[in-house]
This record gives sequence, C-alpha cells and structure tokens, in this order.
Amino acid sequence: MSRIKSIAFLLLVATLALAACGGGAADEKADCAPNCEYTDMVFCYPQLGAESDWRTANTASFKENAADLGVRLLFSDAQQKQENQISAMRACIQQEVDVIGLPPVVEDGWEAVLTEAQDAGIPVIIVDRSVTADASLYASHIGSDMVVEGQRSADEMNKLLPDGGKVVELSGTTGSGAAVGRAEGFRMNLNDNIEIIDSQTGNFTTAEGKPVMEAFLSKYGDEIDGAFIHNDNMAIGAVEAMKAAGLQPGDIVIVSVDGTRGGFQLMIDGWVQADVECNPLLGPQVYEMALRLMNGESIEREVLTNETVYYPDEAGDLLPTRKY
Ligand code: GYE
Repeated sequence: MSRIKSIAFLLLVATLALAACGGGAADEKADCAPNCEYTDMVFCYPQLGAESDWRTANTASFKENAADLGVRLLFSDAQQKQENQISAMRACIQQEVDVIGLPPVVEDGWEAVLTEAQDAGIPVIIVDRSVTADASLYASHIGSDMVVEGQRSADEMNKLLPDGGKVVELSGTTGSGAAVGRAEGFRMNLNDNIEIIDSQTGNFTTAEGKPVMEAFLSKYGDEIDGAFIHNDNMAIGAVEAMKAAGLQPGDIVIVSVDGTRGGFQLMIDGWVQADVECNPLLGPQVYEMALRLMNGESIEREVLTNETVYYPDEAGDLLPTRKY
C-alpha cells in the first residue's frame, strides 16, 4: 500500500469507528420505517393539567383521535407541575415509546429531559406552548402564535377604547409560553393612550381568576375601563366578581382569549366584547407528524395554527357549532 493510500485507509477506518460509536442523537426512525402505520405507534402525551376548558378539549382531541387511528396513547396529567411532566416523560423514555408530544407548562427548564429523549432516539414534538430550550433538542413545535394572539387582543382593546383609558390584565400561568407571548404581543400593539394599571396571574383557572378581579375592583374601583384576560375560564371567574360588585355588562370592556363555549356565552350575555381564538384541537396534526417522524420522513420545524377573532354579533349563531 502506498503511503497516501494507507493514510486514506486509516482515515476511513477512523471515520467508520466514529460513526459506529455515535456521539450525536440516536437514530429516531422506528424499526417499522418506512412503512410504519398508526397502529405501530406508541405515543406519549404528558398533559400539563386540566386547568381550563381549552385543556379539556385538547386532552379529548388527543384521546379520541388516538382511539380512532389505533395509536397507543400513554396519557398522564401533571396537575400544572413541571416536575410531574418531567417524571412522566422519563417514564415514557424508559418504556421506549416511539414519539413524545410535550405541552410544556412553563417555557424554561426542559434541556435535561429533552436531551435524555434525544439520546434515547425518541423524537419530541412540542405541542401548544413553547419552550426556551434550543430547537436542536426537539423535532418540531405545533401550536398557536401566542404573540400574535396578544397583538390581536390589543387591536381589539384599541377599537373598544378609542379615546384611551385604563386596563387591567389577568394573565395566565406565570412563565408559560402562552402568558409570556400574549403579554408581549399585547404591549406591542396597545395604543399609547391606554395604560395597563395592573397585571396579576389567575393561573388560567376560573377559581383563581375570580379573586384577582375582586382585588382589582376593590383597589381601583370604577377607574378600570377595560380588562385583557388571557383565557375564557378566567373571564368567567372575573365576570362572577364583576356581577357580585354590582357591575353591568359593558361597564368594563373585556377582551378574552380561547373561543370556548364559555367565552361565547359571555359574549352573548354582553360581558365579553371580543374573543381571540386559540385552537386546542391539535391531535390529528400531531399524530400525522409523529408518523412521519417514525418513518424517517421530513417534517416542518414549526407549524402555527390558523386562527381568528370572534365577536358578540355572531356568537349566538356560532355557539351551537362550537366543538369546545
Ligand atoms: O389559552 C388556556 C390554557 O396553552 C394555549 O392554556 C394554552 C392555554 C389556553 O389553560 O385556556
């Protein structure tokens, strides 16, 4: 062997050896690739909780579609606690599921468990809310653009308070992609003559939304012109507080988010003036992407849901057609 040839041979051997011992992510294709079907799939969904009607609809979408498609679903409910979601993910990694769908309760703190999934060769699709972890740690994100939802909410508030005014914000779970994005988008588009006089979390629940509005009312009284409420369940709680304080629909204009039946009813009753849609029915899209991942096909790194804004004048006609 000439010197050059033997160096080339040594380089080849070294490359093959490196490839064999890996070092990067394990192969994420399933053994059945490229012919995997839904009935081959074991899908893990460590749901973040059951805090809202949006969440109930999201859970139903994953359960019902799994049953229809023949996907084996490993479902758990983390009760709004990140540590529970992380333990559920670890259990799924141990069971060698094919794909994990993660709806992260908060944005930060996912690097370690995402790395563990990647090392085990299990692709993760981030569902609904976003994470701050590097995008190389997960396959894709499917969900809403929460900043756009916040911007749309501000556009509605600008229309409702053309001469300016004072608004309060009832925000979602602190540190969640949904609350962070909506707060940011709202501030981006809000007119200069509208002042946010206070912002408190109601953790996306009716039970916690009510006392937050009670506190706003006792602190600011009739100074409040409008309320930006990050979801319909907190709006239901806030309206209960407003009724108890003797307010009438429209005394404080409300922009809410989600577009659930509860939100539609508040629009029909005159309490909410605009409901910014956030679609929870993500099951079919996520399973379709999971199957493509199993088969080693290419996927989009981010899929944003197409959404709109609903108004009181159409709420009565649309309510019977709403799925959630
Ligand atoms: O708006 C809220 C739920 O993450 C988009 O979470 C979701 C939000 C939704 O609790 O109702």
